[in-house]
Amino acid sequence: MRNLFFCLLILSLFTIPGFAQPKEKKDVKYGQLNELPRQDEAMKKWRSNRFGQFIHWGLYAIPGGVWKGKTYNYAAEFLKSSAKIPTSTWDSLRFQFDLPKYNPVEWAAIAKNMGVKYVTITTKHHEGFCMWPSQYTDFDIENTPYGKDLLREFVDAYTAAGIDVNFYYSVLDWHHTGWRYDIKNEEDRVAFESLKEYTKNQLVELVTRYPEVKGLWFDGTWDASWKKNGQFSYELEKLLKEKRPGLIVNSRMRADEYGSRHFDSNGVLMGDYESGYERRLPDAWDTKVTTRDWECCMTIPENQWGYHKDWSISHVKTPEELIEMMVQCTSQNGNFLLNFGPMGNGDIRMEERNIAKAIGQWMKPNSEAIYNCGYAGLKKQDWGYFTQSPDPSKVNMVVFSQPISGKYRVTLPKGKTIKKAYLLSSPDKNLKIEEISPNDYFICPEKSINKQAYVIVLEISSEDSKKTFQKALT
Ligand code: FHN
Repeated sequence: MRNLFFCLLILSLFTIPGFAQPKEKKDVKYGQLNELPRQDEAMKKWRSNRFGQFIHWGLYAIPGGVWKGKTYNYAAEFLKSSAKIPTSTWDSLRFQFDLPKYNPVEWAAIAKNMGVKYVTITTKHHEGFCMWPSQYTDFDIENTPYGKDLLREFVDAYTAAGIDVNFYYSVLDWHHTGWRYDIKNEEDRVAFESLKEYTKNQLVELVTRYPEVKGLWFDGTWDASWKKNGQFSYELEKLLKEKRPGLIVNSRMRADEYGSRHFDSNGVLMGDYESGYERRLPDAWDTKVTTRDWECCMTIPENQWGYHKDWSISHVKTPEELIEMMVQCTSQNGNFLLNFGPMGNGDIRMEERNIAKAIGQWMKPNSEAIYNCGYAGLKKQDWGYFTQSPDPSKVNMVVFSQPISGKYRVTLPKGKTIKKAYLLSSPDKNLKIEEISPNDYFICPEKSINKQAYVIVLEISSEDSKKTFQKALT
């Protein structure tokens, strides 16, 4: 009787929707385009870059979050919507876009000194204004007092500085008459077809006109209209990769034919890397993310991407906070994309210049623990983060919290031993290593008071020392 009761209970659990039932695998035709993780040179380079600069720049930089004397605290690039500004009024901001202070060579120098290896710039944000002279619209840089191809100057300057350039492109478009949030009738369908055509033409134009571009960063793809066009986004990804071999595309671009975004209906990642981490990081102990490529994009104030005149309205992250986020990303095989919002006159605000400088000062002596580094396969400890160096026998400890005891716990997997530990800043001086039990150690630096995060390098010997994160990603 009791057995029968349990059998019935188990059976009933399986019939409750969503409870313990094996999920039915869907037949997905327009899901992942190419096998992941990609192992071609372009993707390896993307992965090794680790730290990038995001740039949100458009007409929204002119009002900077203030309209008719009123400050709107919501994201400055959304001012048109927050202040309910009619499209024609907003669009006429282009007649003020004269950029007397725009100096892309200086921008690139600031970025290089900060230590970024790639940049992603908005070519068109939700407002629809195009930062390049597009043959498909007049709502572009050509029709402003500035008049020149701002994007070409940008690409040239950053490329000359050795920084890979990517383009952000918003599919959501408040200017284009074909944009729809949803497709509910034939009129919507026809209208949205024109938006799709426009999107395709512009993207082909971008990758052709600027062949240096390494990747496309899609945004504004969360609405039902785009989600109902999974086949289109699949074919678009294919077309763009044919036009520009090696092109890297973020997961936001994609929906499958059932409307699943980022990951298809069977949980398979689409695009080339996951781009869902916006203004948030994965849990620092999460090892699932380490099996795929991903990127976190981050603002300096709480939620401002475009230039906002008043940063006092929210917490402004310190260089130390931002450095820690970047290190955390590296430790979990992710990239960190830090946003800047240049001003309407083309200048870069002083707060951002200072932050860039401070991060750069940290990067100079410590970047060995960032570039080309990744998940070390070790359990995170309270003092900070491990990053795996490209040299399989070296692991970095990036210390953010110094234990009162001055001793740093390190637990290695079986079969691995620490040969040597030293500060990245003084490789010739070995640190004391105390073995607590096999594979369990304390690293004891003499001087434990440091004002900034710093790096201890561990040299590890093991039979399987070739097992680096890159291997784990194959
Ligand atoms: O609405 C945009 C926002 O302005 C910004 O561009 C960010 C960057 O990831 N993306 C959207 C919000 O997800």
